[in-house]
Amino acid sequence: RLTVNAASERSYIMIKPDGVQRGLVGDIISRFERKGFALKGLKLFQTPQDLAEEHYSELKERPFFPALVKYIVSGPVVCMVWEGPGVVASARKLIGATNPLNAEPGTIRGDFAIVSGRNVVHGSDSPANGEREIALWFKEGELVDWEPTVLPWVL
Ligand code: 3AN
Repeated sequence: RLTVNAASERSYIMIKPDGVQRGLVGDIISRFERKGFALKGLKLFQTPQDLAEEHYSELKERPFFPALVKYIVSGPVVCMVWEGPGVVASARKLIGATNPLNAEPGTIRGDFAIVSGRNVVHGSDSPANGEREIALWFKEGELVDWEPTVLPWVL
């Protein structure tokens, strides 16, 4: 086996209700797979109100907070944990800017979205927040401890 840089970091990535409704799930998952990150958790999930409020608790004073929570609980989301070196920052590059009009073409938001209130996907903004969000959205036993056998060709 070649040397593997196992320095692992995890990010919580979520396809929001608009991404699910618009049939973008496969395309979005593909982008993280092709990049080489490892999928450690995945589920379709109907978000309860209190979890949406907790997830976005840092934004609760913002004027768009009620609309944001309403949007997140409006339909199923796809919850994911992706792992790999630098995955948090890299995922945010793949996702693109919060305001999709500022997101570069080639990013998820740059390709698929127009407004911040329907920006298709969420990605953790720091490794610490990644761990906080993974603990919030996944229960013990829902994550799978595995390493893709392709890893020596990626890392
Ligand atoms: P990001 O998701 O790019 O990290 P944050 O953390 O600033 O952006 O905002 C969290 C979420 O709040 C965004 N993904 C978006 O759904 C929503 N949001 C942010 N800014 C606005 C805004 N000006 N109007 C409506 N929704 C917003």
